[in-house]
Amino acid sequence: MDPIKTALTIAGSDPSGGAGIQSDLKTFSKLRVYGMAVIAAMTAQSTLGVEAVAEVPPDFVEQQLETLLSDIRPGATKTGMLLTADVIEVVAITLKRHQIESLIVDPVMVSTSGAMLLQPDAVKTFRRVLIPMAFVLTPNINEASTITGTTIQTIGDMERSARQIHEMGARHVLIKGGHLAGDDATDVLFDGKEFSHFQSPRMHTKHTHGTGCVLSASITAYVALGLPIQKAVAQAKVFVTDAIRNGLEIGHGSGPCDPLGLGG
Ligand code: PXL
Repeated sequence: MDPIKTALTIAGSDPSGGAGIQSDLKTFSKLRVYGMAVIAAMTAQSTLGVEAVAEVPPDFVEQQLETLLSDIRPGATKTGMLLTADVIEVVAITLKRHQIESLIVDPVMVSTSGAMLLQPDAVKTFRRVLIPMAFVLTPNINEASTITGTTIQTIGDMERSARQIHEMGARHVLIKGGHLAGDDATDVLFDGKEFSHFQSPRMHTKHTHGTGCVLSASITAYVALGLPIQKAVAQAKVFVTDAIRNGLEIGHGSGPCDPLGLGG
């Protein structure tokens, strides 16, 4: 038997199970990658939205990560909701101390319901500290806009922004076009030389909670499984499209997309 592949998520807790740590672990498991998780922030939320967020003490985020990495070296690692500048700093320092590469950074900033998942004063730290460490950075249009300070309305704007973020130090930049108008959802990947476009038909469903998390977690799993980045992104796009198609009508608000396909 092949050796077990492993992946680590450093992210926020979503008790409703649709996004964050809970969703990342489902995605890793579905793709037969052994999942590990460091809880970097907490939320109180349901399908109706995020009611509150709470910090995990930065020292304790560091201790979770240090204890784990002293024992196990993940095949790939992702970051999600980190909430504060102090948490970003300790995560970066600890990952560097352990020379962790293959880092997929999902720049989670605001929930669909409008809650701040990254404090506004942490954006600068995020740009300075985490972007240069990213093997892949996966912003949506709004996040790419915040990172670059520009407006993004077209595929051309997405390409220009991807180039700009690459210049900030991310090795690969995948800008997700799901929030742009149009019949297709087009994502743009820039590797420093070339652009690749990944298209999927737009699906009309409100059960899309966790889509960004499933995309970045599936890229992480495919990288852990040894796929080159182009293939990892292409397969992750298919994986997240299936998860959206399998969206679940759970709760009284926007249900989750489902990486496990539990609905049959
Ligand atoms: O989908 C972004 C996201 C990431 N992480 C956590 C979240 C959310 C959205 O609500 O709660 C913990």
